[in-house]
Amino acid sequence: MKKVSFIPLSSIKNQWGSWLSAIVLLGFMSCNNQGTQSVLDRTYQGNGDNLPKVTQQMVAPPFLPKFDEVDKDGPKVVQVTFTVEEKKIEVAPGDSIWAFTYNGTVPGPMIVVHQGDFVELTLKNPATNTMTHNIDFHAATGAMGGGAISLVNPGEQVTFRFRCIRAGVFVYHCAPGGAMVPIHVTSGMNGAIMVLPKNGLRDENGNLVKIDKAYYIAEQDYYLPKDKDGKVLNIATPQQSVQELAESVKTLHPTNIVFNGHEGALLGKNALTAKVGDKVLFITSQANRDTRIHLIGGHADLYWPGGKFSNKPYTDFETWSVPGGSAAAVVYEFREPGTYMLLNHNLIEAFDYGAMAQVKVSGSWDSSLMKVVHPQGPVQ
Ligand SMILES: [Cu+2]
Repeated sequence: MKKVSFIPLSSIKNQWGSWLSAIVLLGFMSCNNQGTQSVLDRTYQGNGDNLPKVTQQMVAPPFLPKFDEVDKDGPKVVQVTFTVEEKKIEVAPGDSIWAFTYNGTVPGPMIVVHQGDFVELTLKNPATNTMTHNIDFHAATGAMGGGAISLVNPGEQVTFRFRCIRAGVFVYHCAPGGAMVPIHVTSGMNGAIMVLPKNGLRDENGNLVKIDKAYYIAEQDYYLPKDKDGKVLNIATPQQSVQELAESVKTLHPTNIVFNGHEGALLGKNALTAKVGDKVLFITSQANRDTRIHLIGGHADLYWPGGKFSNKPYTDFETWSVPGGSAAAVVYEFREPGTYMLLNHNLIEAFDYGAMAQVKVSGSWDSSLMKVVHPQGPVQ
């Protein structure tokens, strides 16, 4: 990664000379970008009206829609439909929340496009719902990421289009205003979009990384309202849920921290799978709260902090950060078979609150990486 020497903010504020240095430094940083893409793709200048349109079929996480890693056909309009579902889901055995969801899942489905494409989103809020919802795409530019133009009451729908000028993975979430913003986000209403560089993902040397599999894992913090005895309330309606959550979220103490919506969503029979030799892209997001993800017995061969592919990836990370409101991208090639744990390495949040997943990897053992010399036996 490039080295940048810091200029104290006070001296920048006080001296025009330092302002000049700052400008020169910024110029240096942009010229010295070691990434493999231009940062902003403004090659195409139109509003997308005359571009080809394709419909992307959404799939439930941890899976991603089918995509070409390297863009084949230039800028296009990728049409996506999200239908809001307010539904009661079990977060942990016996404990439920009125989840607010895009297409019925926590997190919502991942959208995959290439840099320069447009996303044309139709957001439907069926009349059977009770709340006003919208969507703020961190990948979009202006109008609160689309939040300002996408508010829909029950019985309404809206369609808007935004251009993906930056490559990377970005969170999207509901942001209906005021105190409703954290309540909707912590009721599950968030997901991510992946904007791939046109020429695919590049390793630290600029070479194409061929991805064999991709998974999307979102950590979700819940603040389930409890009665005075500490028992999670069984709430009858979404309206009552938001009233109770208005107080419980202020504790800042999640009652549950889980991957993909509920405890065990990616464990046991729901575990992710891979084969030895697979290069797996893990997209990990958190829409509200900082986390740190670790693959026990593995690493991040490549890690894009903040998930932004125009930067050169870091290598060899043991644990990677995901600041609240962002997504990180990691590629790992599995080299040994077995059941791996992918978890929040605040181990209390993993083992006691639920933030963990499994990856079952098939293949044959490579004793050049690890072998048992003497198995367990009596002390001699
Ligand atoms: Cu909402």
